[in-house]
Amino acid sequence: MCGQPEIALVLTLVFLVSTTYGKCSEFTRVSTTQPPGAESEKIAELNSRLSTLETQIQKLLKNLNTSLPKNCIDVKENGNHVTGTYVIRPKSTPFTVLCDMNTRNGGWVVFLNRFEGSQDFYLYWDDYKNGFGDFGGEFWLGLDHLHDVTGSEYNELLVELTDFDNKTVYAQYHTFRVGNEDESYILKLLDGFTGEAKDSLFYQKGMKFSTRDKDNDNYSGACATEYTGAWWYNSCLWSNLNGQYLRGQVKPEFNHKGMIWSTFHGSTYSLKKARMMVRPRK
Ligand SMILES: [Ca+2]
Repeated sequence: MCGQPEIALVLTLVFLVSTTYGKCSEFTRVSTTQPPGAESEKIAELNSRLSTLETQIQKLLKNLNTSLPKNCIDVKENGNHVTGTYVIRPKSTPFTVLCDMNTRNGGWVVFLNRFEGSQDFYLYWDDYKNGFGDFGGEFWLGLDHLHDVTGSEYNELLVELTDFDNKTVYAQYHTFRVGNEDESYILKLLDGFTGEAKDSLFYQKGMKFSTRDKDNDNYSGACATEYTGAWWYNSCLWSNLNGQYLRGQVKPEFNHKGMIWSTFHGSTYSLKKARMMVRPRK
C-alpha cells in the first residue's frame, strides 16, 4: 500500500526520539546529583540530536500527508494495478476505500457492492452516513466519504448490474456528484448517460437521500419504509439498489421493494449483483 515505507520510517524515528528522551530524562536525574561537566556536554549533544530528529519527523509527516493519493486513479498511476483496499485522501481526512482496477480501465472507488444478500441494507441514516459492511463482502462506503470523493472534481459514475442468468449490464454517467449532510446528500449532478442497462436514475436526480428513519422524499408517505430501502427517492423510484435482497422475480406485494433497476428486468425482479463506483473524469 502506498505510504508504508514512509510510515515505517516515521515509526523508526519516533522510536529513536523516545529512546533519546529516555536517555535525557535518565541523564537529567543523574545530573541533579552530580556536578556539571562532561555530562552537560552530553545533554547538549542529545538535545541537538533530538532537535534534528524532530525536524526530520515534521518533514516526513508533511510529505506523508501530501503524498497520499486523492482517488483510485492516483493509486493506479502510482503503480498499483491490483483491485483491493487503499488509503486515499480526497479532502482533509484520509480513509480506506476499495479500488476496482479492472473494470473499464479501472481506477474506480467502489461505494456499493452487493452479490449474495448476507448484509442487511434496510438500515438507518447514520449507517448510510458512515457506511457499513466490509470491503471483503457486501458494503456501503458511506455518504460522507461519497461526498468527499465526488464533492470537488468532476466524477463519472458506473453502475454494474447482474441478473440470475449471470448477464451483466452497465449504466454509466459522465457526471455525478453527491452533496454533503447539510444538503441531505442530494444527488446534485447526474448527466451524460450511456449503457445497455438504460437509465433508471434519471427520476432520482436532484433528490435528497432518504432512509427508514429520515424521510426527505417528494411523496406524501415515506418511500424508504414503503419500499424497504434507502435511496435518493423522489415520489418514489425507478431504481432501489439498497432494497431487499429478494433473488429474482418477486411476488406483486414485493413490487419495487427488491434490489431493482426498472429498465433492466422491471420493478418485480430483484437482481443478483449490483455495484456502484466513481472515478474522476478525464
Ligand atoms: Ca415523504
